[in-house]
Amino acid sequence: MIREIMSNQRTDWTRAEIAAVFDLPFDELLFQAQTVHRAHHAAGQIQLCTLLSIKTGGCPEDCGYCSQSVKADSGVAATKLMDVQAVLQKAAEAADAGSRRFCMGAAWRNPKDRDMPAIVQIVQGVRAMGMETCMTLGMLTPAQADMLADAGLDYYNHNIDTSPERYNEIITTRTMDDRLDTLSEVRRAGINVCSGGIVGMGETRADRVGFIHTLATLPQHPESVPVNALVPVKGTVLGDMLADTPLAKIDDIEFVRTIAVARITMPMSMVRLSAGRESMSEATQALCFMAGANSIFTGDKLLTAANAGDDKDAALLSKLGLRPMESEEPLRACKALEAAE
Ligand code: SAM
Ligand code: DTB
Ligand code: SF4
Repeated sequence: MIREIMSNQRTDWTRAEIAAVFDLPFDELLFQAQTVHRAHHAAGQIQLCTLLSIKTGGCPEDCGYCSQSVKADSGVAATKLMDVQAVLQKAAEAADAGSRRFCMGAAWRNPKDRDMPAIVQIVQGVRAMGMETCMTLGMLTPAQADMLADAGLDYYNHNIDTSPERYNEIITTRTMDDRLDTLSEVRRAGINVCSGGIVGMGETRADRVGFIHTLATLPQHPESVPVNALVPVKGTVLGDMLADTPLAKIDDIEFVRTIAVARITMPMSMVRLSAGRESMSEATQALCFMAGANSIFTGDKLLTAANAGDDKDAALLSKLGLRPMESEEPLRACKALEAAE
């Protein structure tokens, strides 16, 4: 049902139209974003998600932002894939702590076929706990996408990260087209698509327009759009660049604008305020929620970087009167049906 509704979403946005949305006066932009948000999502509800690195570091890709690349001198130690039972233990703890979505990341260019049986057991085990599952494992073959779909994986995360023009300044070991190929395999296999990127990598407004344009003109919008603010990690190309030029840090209002434009152009998608909250003020996060973000990662760690932490988050949600979302699927379906009537 969700997929049928989402296929009705507008996918013919032009860059000029998206640029014009970015340019709206801030109060108008937030008003439009919140109006769109309320037509399709439950107001005041935020999905709480937990992130776990199931295989850390030693990645052969050269993504300029990432602490886990072998090219980075970040001090992140490389590990093997975690044992299935250890992952399921972490998932059970997350479920007990109220998390509704468990996202697992592996620092791979792509999974090897020998890794797949353990990955399948993990997906099945986490799903059996009643949590939504998301995995990000790098590029997939068609057969691997089918295995994940058969295991019951709910979402596959694979970010386009930035505009097509900027892509090869950030990553040289793969192309944007490689990324889009995996996304289309994920879609074909019937797994929900999670794809977004990073803001604050020294890109221009035009790059942010190109980034949103690429997502909003896919044959079907991603059901999930994570918007990360760069976490500048020492020893990575971008972390070091930003340390030398502090003024390059993304302006808070521009970050909120990006969230709002994602919400307006992809009305049905979950917009996830992902990495970077640790260094964001409460006021900026509140504006992101006003702009239509409805998901955060909780806990004190992302994959390798620090996160805001449960106590801070509980205090923020309480201060803002926001409630944890129980389940997003029925909510989105109901709202979309109401809107269609
Ligand atoms: N290796 C897999 C891949 O790249 O698809 C999965 C893991 S990777 C760490 C997942 C995403 O995290 C990246 O695509 C990027 O958007 C985001 N990310 C990584 N490092 C980040 C950082 N320092 N700041 C913000 N986002 C980051
Ligand atoms: C996404 O877009 N953000 C999450 C998730 N997908 C896997 C990852 C954020 C990673 C932040 C940096 C780190 O912890 O190393
Ligand atoms: Fe590897 Fe993913 Fe990090 Fe790129 S973002 S270096 S692919 S773990």
